[in-house]
Parts: sequence; structure tokens; C-alpha cells
Amino acid sequence: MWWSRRTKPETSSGSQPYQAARPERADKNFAEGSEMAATVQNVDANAAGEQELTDGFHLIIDALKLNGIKTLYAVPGIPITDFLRMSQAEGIRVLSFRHEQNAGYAASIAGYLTKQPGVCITVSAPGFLNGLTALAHATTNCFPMLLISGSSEREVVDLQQGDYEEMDQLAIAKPLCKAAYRILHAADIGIGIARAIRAAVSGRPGGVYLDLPAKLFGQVMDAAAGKKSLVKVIDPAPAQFPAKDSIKRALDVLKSAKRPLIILGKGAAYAQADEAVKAFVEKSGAPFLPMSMAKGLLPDTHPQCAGAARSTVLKDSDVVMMIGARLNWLLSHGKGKNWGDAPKKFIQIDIEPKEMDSNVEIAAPVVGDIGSCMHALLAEMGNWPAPPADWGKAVAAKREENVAKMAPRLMNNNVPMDYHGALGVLRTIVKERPDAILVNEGANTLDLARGIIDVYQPRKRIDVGTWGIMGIGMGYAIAAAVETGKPVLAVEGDSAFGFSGMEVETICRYNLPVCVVIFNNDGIYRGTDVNTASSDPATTVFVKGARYDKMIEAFGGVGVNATSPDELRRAVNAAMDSGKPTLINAVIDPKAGSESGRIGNLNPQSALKKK
Ligand SMILES: Cc1ncc(C[n+]2csc(CCOP(=O)(O)OP(=O)(O)O)c2C)c(N)n1
Ligand SMILES: [Mg+2]
Repeated sequence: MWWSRRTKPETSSGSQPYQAARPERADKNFAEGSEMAATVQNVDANAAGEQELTDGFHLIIDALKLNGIKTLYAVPGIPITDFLRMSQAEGIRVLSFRHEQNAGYAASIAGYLTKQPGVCITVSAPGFLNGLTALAHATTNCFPMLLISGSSEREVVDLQQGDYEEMDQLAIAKPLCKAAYRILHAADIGIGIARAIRAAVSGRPGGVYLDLPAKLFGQVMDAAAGKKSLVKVIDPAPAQFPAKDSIKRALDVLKSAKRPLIILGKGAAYAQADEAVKAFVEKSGAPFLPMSMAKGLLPDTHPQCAGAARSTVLKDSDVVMMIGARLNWLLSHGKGKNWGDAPKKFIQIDIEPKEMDSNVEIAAPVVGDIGSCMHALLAEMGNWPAPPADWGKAVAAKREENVAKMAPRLMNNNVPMDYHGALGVLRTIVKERPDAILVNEGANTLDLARGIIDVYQPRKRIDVGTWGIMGIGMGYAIAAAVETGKPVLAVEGDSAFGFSGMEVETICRYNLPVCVVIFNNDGIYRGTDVNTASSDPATTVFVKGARYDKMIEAFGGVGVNATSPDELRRAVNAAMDSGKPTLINAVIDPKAGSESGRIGNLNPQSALKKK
């Protein structure tokens, strides 16, 4: 194959000879590099015979493989088309997407699910920008991800002379990610990729940008020197042990509680310290509240789970211990009416010291990785007294009351379906198939599914995350199927789905076991808005009675139109049994939803109204 490894240089090709750059550097590697560079230039002058050579393309591939990267999420184009072909030829799985944002979201969630950086590869300027949203998302959500983008000629870009897809990508990426690097020389590929990987996964994980100018791919160097230049990252995310006195302080505060509460965040799920987290929560005897993506760390049906008594535990608790959860908007910043008037003490466990005191005073900060912190806490707990029984009873009573209130609504068989009828069906299906991965986005579709569908195992629910963004759906579904081999159920608002809908072709092309259920209520929040000012439709409504199921049929997938809970149940079960790419258009009453789902209060209101 023309793109296989070369053993001899092609003097007539577009490949750049290795350039003897940075002669001032005197370290061993570079000394070898210099000699080698001279040799290669001789070779290029056709003076040498059978010297084995390698190039930037293959060094990047070798560096990724050496560090255990098995999958790339990408959209091809100049200057990375051949790179992707070669990656495939060298045994890396390349998932080729329809839009870089979706490839990027896929990479970000691959990072979350595996604790290895998910890798997204894009072309320059526009492809890079499309991927950048996902890189910023990964950083905000603390997912390890690499965005690797090809870029145009540095000399031309820096003089702003108008190159093909000209953009100073490194400068643009920097404020949006945890770290950003550029590699200019083939001999630096090994260390550059190692640095990027370590930056992504160590400490608090995040997104890292790696800029690869087109010229780098074609640079040639001696194969043995190239191999030697590669770096396998040793212990990329070293354990960070908490200070002993911080553990003692945290346990003292927790022990003093009359009404303790533990909040589990997705950082705790990411840590893959599942047994230790479970053992600690159970030994503490405290009710726990899982944030959305921490659901399933302990089953939602666990007797200590306070998910169905959220407002009670936030208001009435006196000590709150956060494990891998942040006091951001999702927890009302730890203050205000949701948290009640009673004084509260916070214990926070996080790998990032800056997280402490971000919104309110943290009485007991514990800085370290979640696994090490959990083990340290367990080791110091001794004979732990159960929290006062009346607190557990009060939480359980509230939970039971709310669950009982909800139960009949979930069993309704209304046509057209409402959210509760449709989600009641999905809740049962997930209970019967606890190892399936649930992807979820939308407004009402998100908020109601989060409350209604119980999750039973860690990292089985992936959703809009810290920013509440639409568009993660199909990228997440694809990566979840690829990385875990498990069936995926994506529960999508019709608007949310639209952000990544074209990737149903990708799902069909790779024949992935993904069942997409679209809650089609004809629009954003509701399908009933009317614009009285002109003949244009209201901004929140879509084509009425749209048939999203037809979309997947265009690519050979299974499409089903489901108008009742029974039809929905049959269609989802068939899809999960067959593993065939399936899209179900679940027809939901356009009147059923509410503005902005559960967060309507965040819509700004004019002060004028209050006059
Ligand atoms: C990237 C992005 N753009 C826009 C929004 C604003 N937004 C929030 S929810 C939503 C769509 C809600 O409609 P749908 O997905 O159909 O869910 P429904 O409430 O109708 O069930 C939009 C556009 C967002 N969160 N993220
Ligand atoms: Mg909708």
C-alpha cells in the first residue's frame, strides 16, 4: 500500500527533509538528531542506500500507540487525510464523523469512560474551531481529551499572508483548555505527545490542544532515532494522597453532624474507585445525593439514596460532604433558598485545591484523588456511629412519598404520550438492562428522564454535563458503544437531537448498537408557541408531526414511529435485543413540556415588569 511505512526516502515527493533545527541544543537526543538530519539530507540527495527511515505521520501514530491510544475520533481533510488512512493501516480504530464537534464530544466522553485521553483529530481553521467547542466542554467537565489539529504553514500564518485555512490555532485554543502545545520537529513528536497526554489526565483532567503544522507530517528522520525519541508516559495520573490531618478534620466534622448528607459528583464516578466510594457511603450511614452523571455509583434504589428527596436533604442537612462534586450552579452555589436557613458545614473532597472555598467556606477541605481520599477516610473511620435515626427516617419518608406520588403517572397509557408515560416505559427497560449506557439531552426530556430513570451501575448515565449543552447526543452514543461494547440508549429531545442528528449515518456505517429515542414534541420545550407578529413560525417550534424515524432509514437503520407507551416499549426492546442501529420517533404531546424544563427560573426577566 502506498501509505505503508517507507524504508527509503522519495526524493521526488512532497515530503520535507528533516531539518537540522535548533543546533544550540546539546542534549544527547538532539546530538543524535543532528547527525541523523545530516544523514537524511544526504539520503535525500540520493547518496545513501537502504537506511530505514520514518516520518512525522508514523511517529505520531507510534507515539499514540505506545501510550495505549486505540481509537481516534475524526473528520478527514487537508492535512490529515493520509494520517487517518495510515492510522487505520497501523491498527488504530478511526471513527470518521460528519462534523468535528460530534467527533470531539465523542473523544471527550471516551476520556471520561476510560480515564485515558479521548483523541479527536481535525483539519485546520474551521475543523479546528468545530472541535474546539468539545475541547472547552471537556475542560469544563474535567474529562481528559486531546484535540489534535493539523495547521497551515507557520511562516505564512504568522505573517498573515492568507494561507489555506490560515489561523493561529494555538493562540485561540489556549484560553479554552487546560494546556496547549505545538510540535514543529519530528524529533519532538514523542515528547510532545507525552506532554499532552500527561497534561490531560493528571491532577484535575481536562482538554489539551496539540497543534501539528502540515509540514511536520512529512518530515523524515532515521527510524531508529525516531523510535528512541518516543516517550511512554510513566504513571500519567499519579495518585495524590490527601494530608493526614485533612482526613481527621473531615471525619471530625462529619461525626459532629446530626443530619449529614453526601453529594456524589461525576468526579467520583470518573475516579473508578467504585468499591471504596460505596464502602465509605455505607459505613457513614448518611443519605447520599448523586449528581446526574454520578447516578449508579451506588444504585438509585439504594436505601440511603436521597435522589427522590433532593429538596429536603439540601434544606435540612447540617453537614454536607461533597465527593468529586463542585458547588456550581447545579447546586445553587451552595447558598440561597434551596439550601434553607439552618447553618451548614461543608466538607469537600477534590483533586483541585482551587476548588475549595469557590462559593462558600469549606470547613474541611480534603485535597487528593478520590480513590486515595476514600481509602484514607475508610482507614481512619474506626467504629463509626450511625447518624441519628430520625434523620434517616425523615429522608426515607420524603423519598417514599415522592416515589408514590410519581408511580401512577409513570404507568399512564395516554395517547399522545406525555413525558411520564414514555419515561415510565424507559425506566423499566433500563431496570431490566442495567448495563446499557443511557445518553440523555434536551430540556424536559433531560430533566424528567434524570429524575425518573433509575441507574444501577457506575458511569451508565452520560448527559449534557456542567454546561447543560445540547449536541452531545450522537457523539456520546457512538463513543459509549465503541469504548464499552455495551448497548446504548440515547433519550433525546427533538431539538437536542438536531444538533448532532447527521451522525445517525455514522452509527449505521459502523453498525453500532445504538437505539435513539426522540421525544418529539414539535419543538423546544413545547410545540405550541405561536408567533402573532408575522407568518413565520414561533422560534421554539419545528415542523409539526415530523418523522425523524425516516432519517435513519435513509442509511439502512431501523426507523419506528411510536405513538403509545406500548409501541415505545416494543420498539425499544426490539432494538436493544437486536443491537441494530435504531431511531424511534416517540410522539409526545406538544403541550406536555414546560419552558426550559426545570430551570425556567434562570431566564432573565425585565426589571420593568416589576414596576
Ligand atoms: C449548544 C446549546 N444551544 C442551545 C441551548 C439552549 N437549549 C436548552 S434546552 C434546548 C432544547 C430543548 O428542546 P428539546 O431538546 O426538544 O427538549 P424538550 O424540552 O422539548 O423535551 C435548547 C435549544 C443549549 N442548552 N445548548
Ligand atoms: Mg422538544
